[in-house]
Amino acid sequence: MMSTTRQAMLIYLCMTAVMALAVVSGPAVAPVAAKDYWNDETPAERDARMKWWQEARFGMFIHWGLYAVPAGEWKGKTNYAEWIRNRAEIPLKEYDKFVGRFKPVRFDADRWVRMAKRAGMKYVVITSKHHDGFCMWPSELTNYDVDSTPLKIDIMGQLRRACEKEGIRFCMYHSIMDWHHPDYLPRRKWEKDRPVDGADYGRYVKYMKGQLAELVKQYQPGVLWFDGEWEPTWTHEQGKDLYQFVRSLDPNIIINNRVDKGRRGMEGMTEKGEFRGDFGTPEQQIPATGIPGADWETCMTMNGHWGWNKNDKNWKSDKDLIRKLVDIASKGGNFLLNIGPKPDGTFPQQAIDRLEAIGKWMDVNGQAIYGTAACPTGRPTWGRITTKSLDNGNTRLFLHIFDWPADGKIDVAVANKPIKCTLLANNSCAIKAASDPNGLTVTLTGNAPDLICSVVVLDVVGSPQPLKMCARQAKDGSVTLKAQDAEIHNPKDGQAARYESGHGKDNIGYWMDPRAWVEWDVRIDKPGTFDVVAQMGSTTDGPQVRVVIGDQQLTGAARDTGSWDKYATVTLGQITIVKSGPCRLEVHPVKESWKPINLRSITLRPSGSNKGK
Ligand code: FHN
Repeated sequence: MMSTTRQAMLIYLCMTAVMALAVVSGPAVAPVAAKDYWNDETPAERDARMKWWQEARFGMFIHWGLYAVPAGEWKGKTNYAEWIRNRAEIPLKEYDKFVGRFKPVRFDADRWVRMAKRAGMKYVVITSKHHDGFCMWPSELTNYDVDSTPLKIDIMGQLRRACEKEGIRFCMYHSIMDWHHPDYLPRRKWEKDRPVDGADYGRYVKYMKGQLAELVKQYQPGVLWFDGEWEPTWTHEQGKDLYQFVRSLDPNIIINNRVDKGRRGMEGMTEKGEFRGDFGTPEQQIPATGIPGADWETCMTMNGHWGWNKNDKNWKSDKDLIRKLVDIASKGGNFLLNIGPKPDGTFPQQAIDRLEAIGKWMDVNGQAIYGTAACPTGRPTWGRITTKSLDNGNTRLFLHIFDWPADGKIDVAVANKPIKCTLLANNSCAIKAASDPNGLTVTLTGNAPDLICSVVVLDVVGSPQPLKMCARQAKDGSVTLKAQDAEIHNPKDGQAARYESGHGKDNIGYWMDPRAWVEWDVRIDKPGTFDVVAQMGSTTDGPQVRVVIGDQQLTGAARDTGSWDKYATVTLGQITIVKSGPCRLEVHPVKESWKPINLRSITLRPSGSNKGK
């Protein structure tokens, strides 16, 4: 009985032969043109193919391979992970000793998948081959695979079956860059012991396609998550060809944008043009706003490394991870949260604990994440909003409240008429929604059912009619305008200023161009004189900003804090607002003095109040 691998190889070879024949046979027998899976797919066909992935919203990334064995350490340095062979410049012969040491005696695919499911994750993306070239399945095309390890476990096969058992979609990561295969170019700069004579990149591509045929045929992944596409040997032409090749192996498979060359760095979205890929891949960051009409997925580590690093204690909190999931869903994206398993096949306990905590929250609030869409109103100051269209043409808004308001009121910037309003946690109706010129005000009573994120279900008539988001004064009359809520205006050319988040960042950064400026919509119910206080990070004294609100304006300077990521609270001056109602606050660089700064927030604080002194 021919193995499935051999079947896959046969398929690949036959396809290659047919394509070759089609070329040499000329017009005599015009081959049936293969469907162009990128250009010939109709919007309806694409929607059908992407539907499960768009509704899933939440998946588990797993980075596991030989690099787990050294656990991030090499010759006394401890900050490595899956890049260890390259960053620690480990010669191949040395690194390949890990093959004999890869003994995941406690690997339990069912347990892994149950933990993913427990967390509310709907799909798993695991590294079939990372940049080191080691194959986590028994490949017919190389011995550099699990069959050469002591336990010979078909990691991909076991995980695939476990996913099927639990109703979780099995997906795979696959690196185009390969530091092991003799035909892959370029070599690592420091590798003097691996001559390039005879290396044939085209032959490497055939090898990679042969392995992809194995993977798709044997494991039917829902997504092929390509990576390592950035080196110059990989071209746009090859990207288009690989997208077509993989889709021809399985027309329903979903492929990320790292198959081709159109990805805009870690920001992750795809450049305009013919670049292939079904979704964008922001890495370690979340787009500042929703990206209308785009499918995207933020991938993120739980601590500071993708692969296992036993010294990395920089674990994100449950609160941070749950709020990131909400933030991403509220912008219409998916969250691919990473685990780096240990060499024995277990998950780090810190990861297990976080999966459990997220799962508890998802038990109560999952319906506010799965199958939701971005809210067109943007980001309220009190939390986030996800939406679902109801069969009767109305809309269900899920109000994810991070900061339970002291005065019990939250604004929802929609002109829609409210129908009903309940707390998801206990279906209590101890809340009401009322319309006013600035949208809907929801009045909450009692305490927050969940201190991380409490969800209110607000049904409204019709489809969302967004209004401008307005920051409101707190009880003490102050109002803080956060970087994440700023509307950023950039010049058509030049470096764009942008919102940065993740790894302690929560600021407007890359503000190189003094023509860029930011603004917020503010609603002042209690006019008066306010201190204008800014949180700014700067590497020099002196960059000036001009703050404009209505017909008032003032100028103030940033102080040298030693780093853009170190912030000082600077009182820029005082502004008097005489009229109540909505207004806009703008912050413009003063061109003559400008040097890039980071801006975290602007606060209007009633003058004479001692808050925040
Ligand atoms: O180099 C890889 C890295 O090891 C990791 O796999 C991430 C995950 O998206 N991708 C590349 C860095 O962008």
